[in-house]
Amino acid sequence: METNVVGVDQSSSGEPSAPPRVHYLNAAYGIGSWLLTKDHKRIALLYLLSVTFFFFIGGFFAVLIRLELITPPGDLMQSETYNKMFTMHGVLMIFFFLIPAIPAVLGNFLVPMMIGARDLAFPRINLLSWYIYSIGGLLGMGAVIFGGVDTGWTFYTPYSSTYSNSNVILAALGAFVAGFSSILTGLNFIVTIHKMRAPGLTWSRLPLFIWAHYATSIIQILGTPVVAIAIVLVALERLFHIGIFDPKLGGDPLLFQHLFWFYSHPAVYIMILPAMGVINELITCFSRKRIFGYHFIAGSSIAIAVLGFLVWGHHMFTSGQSIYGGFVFSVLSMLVAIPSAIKVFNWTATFYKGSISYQAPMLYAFGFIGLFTIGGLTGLFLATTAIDVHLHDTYFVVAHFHYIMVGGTIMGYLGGLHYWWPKMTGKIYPEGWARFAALVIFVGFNLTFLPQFILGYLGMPRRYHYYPEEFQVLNVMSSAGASILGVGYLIPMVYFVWSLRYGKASAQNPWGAHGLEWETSSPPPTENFEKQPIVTHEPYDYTPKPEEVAVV
Ligand code: HEM
Ligand SMILES: [Cu+2]
Repeated sequence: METNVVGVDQSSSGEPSAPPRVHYLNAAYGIGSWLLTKDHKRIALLYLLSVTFFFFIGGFFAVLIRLELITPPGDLMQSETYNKMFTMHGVLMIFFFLIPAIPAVLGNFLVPMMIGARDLAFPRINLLSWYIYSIGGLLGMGAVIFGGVDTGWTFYTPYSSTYSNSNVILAALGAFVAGFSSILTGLNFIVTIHKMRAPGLTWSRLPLFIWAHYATSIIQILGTPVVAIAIVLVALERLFHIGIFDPKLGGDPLLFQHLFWFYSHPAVYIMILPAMGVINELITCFSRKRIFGYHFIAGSSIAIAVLGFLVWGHHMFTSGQSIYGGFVFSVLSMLVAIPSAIKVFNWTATFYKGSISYQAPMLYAFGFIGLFTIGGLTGLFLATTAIDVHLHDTYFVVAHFHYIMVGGTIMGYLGGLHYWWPKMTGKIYPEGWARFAALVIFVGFNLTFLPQFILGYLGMPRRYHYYPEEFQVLNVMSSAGASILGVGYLIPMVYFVWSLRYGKASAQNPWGAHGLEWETSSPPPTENFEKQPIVTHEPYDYTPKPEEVAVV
């Protein structure tokens, strides 16, 4: 049941004809009204700016890495500089882009809207989270400016705690501080989802995007403190040599790996679960069909959150774990594949007899399914202990996690950004360009990372800037792909910004989608809804009355 379309008849030049409708973007002006805002929608946009910033700095380091690897000898930079490049790339991308991207931008904007609430439960804490995140980011950038860090994003001891002479403490502090932001956001989401749902919005009517964020929040709250402690211990060890990780002093370097991966494996699900949440919304909407197996998809998010905590040892098969330990972690790792596969099967089943339209967000969803599936399957190879002995710390691993995190998370993020852009900004982006960009990104991505599976299988280790000549062809392919991918990422930047000024004004519900966020104007008023929505339907009620959808 769509309510009336309010205030969409603005001229396409962006100048309102009638007296302008007040919405969250124009409700207050001035930089102060943004920096002190408690509106979750504005905070989402603040995050959008910050994560985009870190994405491009992180991307810049990736370009340098791929430039160096075009030729076999390390002729562009010294090995120490190279080590700093991949470390800063990893640190910025993981802690300051991939982890916050979907929850902090799309989640912040949509969690209250999708459940029919006026805001998150703790708006001030939400703003605080953004400040904490930004301070963490600045500390991380500080580490780069003062000379860089060369430990790898994993900060493995004893190198990080004893031997490295780089800015470990500053970078670690940055990640530590950013962790608080992640914990607070998770807390805010959990309380909001429990307490602030609209009347009639039962747990089994929740959008799957919300279920995904609920599961993610659990991981954020339970996992992040562990990595925070591990990182503080590295700093303390460096400063005071207390003997936690240094065997000379009675410590255990492997202890760090346990603490680190106890968080960092679940953290990979902090990145991918919200993306899966986005994909659910896109697939039902553009298949015009109720999602297949709603309860299984919701349950699999929770199952992933729980199982994700039991598999950290698969990062340590070659670190001197007992074979029984390795065996248990191997089996448990394979179990995580089950809830992930449930999702893929259900999405595929949703297409069946659906009325599919190939709009840009849907192209990203297709991309997600293909790339995530490849990433997940290669995870199973790596979880097989005997195979991992050969593949550990090779380019195969690099390809595996990029398929998941770049192919999965970034595809989901971009798909979601396109889908909700009209809602967030009230503007339509150029559809043709958006489809073109999705294609360029897909092609560039595969050209970058497919060769890396082969490189790793052939034995090229990760984190080296010298390599034998026979690996050059594959490396050149990968670098070429990275250039295409880079251009692919720039295109949406351009047309999104363009659309703010020149884009056509969007209707309230440009996709004819279901969900409470579409039952208010675009962009929404500060309080989200003119009056409290009441939910009377199951989610994704697409099939029965297709003619009801007027605006497409
Ligand atoms: C679903 C999302 C997933 C993400 C985001 C992800 C991400 C990652 C990352 C970042 C690494 C490399 C860490 C490093 O820098 O050393 C990695 C390694 C690994 N992944 Fe995944 N992964 C995912 C799924 C899986 C699955 C489902 C499995 C197994 C069933 C798996 C098995 C492994 C193994 C065994 C390694 C270690 C390989 C090695 O270093 O020898 N992953 N993954
Ligand atoms: Cu893992």
